[in-house]
Amino acid sequence: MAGSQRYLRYILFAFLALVVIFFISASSGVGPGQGYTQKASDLLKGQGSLYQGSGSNTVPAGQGQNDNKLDAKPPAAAKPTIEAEKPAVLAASSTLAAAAATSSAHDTTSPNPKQSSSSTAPLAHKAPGPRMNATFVTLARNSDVWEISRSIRQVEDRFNHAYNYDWVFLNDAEFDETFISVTTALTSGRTRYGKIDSAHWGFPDFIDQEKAAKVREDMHERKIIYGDSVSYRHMCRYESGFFFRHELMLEYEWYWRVEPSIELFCDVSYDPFKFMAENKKKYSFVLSLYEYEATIPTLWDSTKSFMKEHPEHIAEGNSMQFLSDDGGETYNHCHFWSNFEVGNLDWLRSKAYIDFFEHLDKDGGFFYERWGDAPVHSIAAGLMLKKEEIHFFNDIAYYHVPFTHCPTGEKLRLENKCHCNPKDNFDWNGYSCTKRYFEMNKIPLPEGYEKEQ
Ligand SMILES: Nc1nc2c(ncn2[C@@H]2O[C@H](COP(=O)(O)OP(=O)(O)O)[C@@H](O)[C@H]2O)c(=O)[nH]1
Ligand SMILES: [Mg+2]
Repeated sequence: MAGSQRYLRYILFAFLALVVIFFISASSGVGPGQGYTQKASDLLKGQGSLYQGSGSNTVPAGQGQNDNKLDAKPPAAAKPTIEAEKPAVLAASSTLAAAAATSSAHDTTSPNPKQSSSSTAPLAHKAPGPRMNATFVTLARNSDVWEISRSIRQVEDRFNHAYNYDWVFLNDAEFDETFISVTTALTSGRTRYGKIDSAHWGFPDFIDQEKAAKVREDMHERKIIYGDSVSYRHMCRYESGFFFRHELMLEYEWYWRVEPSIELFCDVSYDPFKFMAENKKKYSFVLSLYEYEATIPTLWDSTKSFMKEHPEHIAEGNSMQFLSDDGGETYNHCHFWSNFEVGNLDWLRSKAYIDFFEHLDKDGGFFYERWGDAPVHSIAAGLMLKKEEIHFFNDIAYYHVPFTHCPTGEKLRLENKCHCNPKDNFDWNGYSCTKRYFEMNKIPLPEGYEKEQ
């Protein structure tokens, strides 16, 4: 009797062992390459949701969709009505979603879009209609490659995948292979790389080197940001007076400046270049603020002597009210932040602008002080353009350390799929000059601005 009980126990153990082996092999066969092993209960859950036809949103992307046995009803079948209701501007993302859903229904691995690897273009929705004669432009060092990559990715995802505008990169040194290959891979339009002429990046001969060196030392001691930097000064002077005259830029009429490590928080579902042209705009901004006074003590003096010398360049109906609180006697330090700009290159190449730049340059403040290209562009636009020619892009949501422009108005933010926090918006902060722009143009402040202050 004891002997037959022992046999019974052996048989029971053997049976249990078989059951365990069966479960292990069944669960490990579900998700090759998924990096984890699903439990049998998870499997059943996945099966249930698919059989119920409750749509792919019940199954996390790339999970539980790989076993052919589960494909009784492809998840794509549950989606079309939602996609059909989407407005035209969402077409690009709908196309992506459809591609992912179709491939996930048939593939045995996680769903990769079927496209060539180096470009976002084949999946992208192309905006119809003609393009403007326009380009993105970035001044950068080779060492900026990863920071500018982040910016490019955002600009492409939010806008340029549908428009494929060119991108011009400028550098005072030769771009290296990594910079070129990485940025080319990320952009949907043509990329072009230019080396800056040494005549445009350096000290003009009339600059007193000793005086300039003393200024840098002094600014260093006073802890003024970039106060001791020579290259920063070359950069500011280049952006003020030369980038639009680079031979690659001569072909274009419009530019959109992009710096490293910026963010775009909303879809831009129309062409800002076209908008500028159709609405007779020449210059634009998203953020404005007060300049650090210690960097520009005599910039306004230089501006005033220019105005005296060249009254013919000063526009009627200009934005003096934005720049000065006393009719032009003193500068209030308001400027448009030029790390974002969409603007007209022909205006920058005009005699008026070049005369202004050359006048400032001769006074030496790029080196004897630390004049930035932001106040230079802003004063030029403020005095030499009609105020209606300067546009505020409320709908282009933007970040450059440390400020955010997050559009005022929830409807706008939702329509454009914005992911910025309205509380971070700088526009209605006391250090912003944007309210002045609204007041000068007699534009009512956007609805709800008080709540977002
Ligand atoms: N080629 C080159 N680009 C520079 C140099 N210094 C700054 N830049 C670029 O000029 C722009 C402004 O410089 P950034 O460091 O962002 O200045 P900030 O935004 O004022 O802090 C960025 O696009 C930089 O990549 C330089 O020495 N050489
Ligand atoms: Mg910057």
